Amino acid sequence: MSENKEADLTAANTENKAAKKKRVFSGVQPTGRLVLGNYLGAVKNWVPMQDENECCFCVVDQHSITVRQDPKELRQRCLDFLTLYIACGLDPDKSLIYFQSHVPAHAQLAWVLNCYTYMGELSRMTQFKEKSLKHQDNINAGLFTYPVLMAADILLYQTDLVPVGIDQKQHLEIAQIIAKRFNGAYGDVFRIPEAIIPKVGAKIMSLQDPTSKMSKSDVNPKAYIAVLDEPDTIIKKMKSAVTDSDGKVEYGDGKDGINNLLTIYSVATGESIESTQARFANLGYGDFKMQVAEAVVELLRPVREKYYDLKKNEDYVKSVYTKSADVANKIAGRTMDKVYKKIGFIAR
Ligand code: AQP
Repeated sequence: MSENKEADLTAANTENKAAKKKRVFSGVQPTGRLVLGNYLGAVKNWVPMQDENECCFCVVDQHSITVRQDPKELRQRCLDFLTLYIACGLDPDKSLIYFQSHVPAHAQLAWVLNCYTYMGELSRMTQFKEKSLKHQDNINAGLFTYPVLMAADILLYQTDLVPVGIDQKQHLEIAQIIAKRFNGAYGDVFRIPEAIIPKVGAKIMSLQDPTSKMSKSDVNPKAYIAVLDEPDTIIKKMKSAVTDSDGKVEYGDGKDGINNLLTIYSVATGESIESTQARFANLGYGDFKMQVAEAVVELLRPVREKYYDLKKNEDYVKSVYTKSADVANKIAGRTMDKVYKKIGFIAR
């Protein structure tokens, strides 16, 4: 990012209202390999937002340690995620692309907001309940207060729009509640963010259990397609996708597997589900799965190619996240100054 762009973005923090540009924030936690669900439900939708808005895209590494991570693997994954963000089409000349842990204000604001969030509210969070069941040996306080850190991520940048999959809707709602509560006590400190959830593809399901969400931390790699999977692997995984015994390529009740594949095809190609369904109505499941697999291979091919190109230029990737974090720190610092002043801390 050029010096001028940096100056533009910093100034824009206070003036983005006047410039009528909206601020966008979103992120993915590096808890596994970036998967088709994350891509279709979130990252792919970030790309077109860059032209009209001021965007902050973060690899939310601090969130990932709510579940135990191997340090060496985590370090590699963080870099891979950031590189993949660029490979997916995020443009360092338009957006800030950085690591959450490089902006200490995320954790600072999270502490403040913890004091404005109730235990009862956090105990109702679906993700906390699900992850507590999955990791019964490690139900840590960070897992419980995850939504508060997420609220801090968003509110820190005076965010207007948060493009996410449907599973994050509840977390967005609590971020709004916390922001309104804080504003109610101290005046207009935070902008109230709005979730942007895609109409189709907001919840891509597991290929092995189509009643559950496709997740990057799934222990069964056949359950997901990783964005960097090779074409052969994508085809194999798609062929082994669980469907039903009814044999009809139709969207409907009790057809979770087929519904999921129709959705994936529709989002991958831009063709509506109705028209996809009509076109494949006479195909057997084997042939239909091949069509879906090929659409996904073509969708992900340019991402994979760009990723391997970028891997050859680690200095460039480093310059992106370093410069972006410098700007993000400035924007975040302004909100933190305001917050500390409002709550009664002495200015340094
Ligand atoms: N299956 C999905 N379909 C559509 N969107 C999805 N997202 C996640 N899974 C799907 C969206 O991807 C973004 C990043 O998610 P996250 O990393 O913050 O955590 P998550 O929602 O818990 O995603 P995972 O893949 O299921 O991670 P793990 O396995 O670590 O729990 C979000 O916008 C999310 O909505």
